[in-house]
Amino acid sequence: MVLGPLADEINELRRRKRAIILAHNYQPDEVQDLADVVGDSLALSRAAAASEAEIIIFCGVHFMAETAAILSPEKTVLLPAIDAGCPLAEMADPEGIAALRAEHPGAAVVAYINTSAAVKAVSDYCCTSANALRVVRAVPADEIIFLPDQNLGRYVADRVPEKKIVIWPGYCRTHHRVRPEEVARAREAHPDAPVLVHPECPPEVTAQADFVGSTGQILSKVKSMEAEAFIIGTEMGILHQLEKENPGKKFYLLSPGLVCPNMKRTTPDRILESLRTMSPRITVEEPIRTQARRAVERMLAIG
Ligand code: CIZ
Repeated sequence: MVLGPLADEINELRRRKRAIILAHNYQPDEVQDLADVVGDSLALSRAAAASEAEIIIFCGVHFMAETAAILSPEKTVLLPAIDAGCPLAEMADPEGIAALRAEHPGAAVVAYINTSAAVKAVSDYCCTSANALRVVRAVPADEIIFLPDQNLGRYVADRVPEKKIVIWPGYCRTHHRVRPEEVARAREAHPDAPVLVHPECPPEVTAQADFVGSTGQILSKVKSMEAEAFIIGTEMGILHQLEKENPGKKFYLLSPGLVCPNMKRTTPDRILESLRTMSPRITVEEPIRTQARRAVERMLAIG
């Protein structure tokens, strides 16, 4: 997509204000093409922390910009799409965690990165879909309260049977609606294409896949495979990076429902407006920020 003068204006302001534009793998193609870095939420927060830029334009949803602000409080983190929430993140709250802790004394709380800063602040560890198995195995507790995604929780529980996993009943609206019949249908339409899906999909879907992983893991896996065509079971924005990184290969979306409306709220116009007005800014108040950072840093120490 050619953005012409709009892209020129964004580039001029980005250069003059020494800002960096970060875009999640699920963002619209034209937003990904404007970004300095495209990746998953953790890679982007790490890029924000490592960058010399003082202004971060975070193209994603609210909890992602919050994670960048947790790690880099000295920077100005702007979220062009201030209305881009994450219904999954909104399904968990500190009160619910306190109630579960009372029922399961001795259990450790592992919070998926798709949570608010307030929830991270009362959790022991954070994790992403890329390192959830590693984090849960490394936590020094036999019982784990895992939140908020039930499908990722189930995926972890099945692979770490030595621990008792108490699973929070949240779900990602976009991934949770993929149906097992869609896998069968996609395989029939593209018999030679392997099926790669995200662990936020229901267990009946992940059970049929050839590979289950985070967006970053799907991108790496595809590069290592010989196939010419792939069926992809995660949010459609990932197809743009897959196509860019693998010219000549074909990618088919597993289900037409794999579109996150919140991820599509960022537009080049909103990025330009953020650069012009230095808003909307995302900050995390103390002591929540320091408490949330502890869970994120424990995850980073595990890797
Ligand atoms: O960690 C992320 O950014 C999310 C939400 C998904 C993924 O697999 O990248």
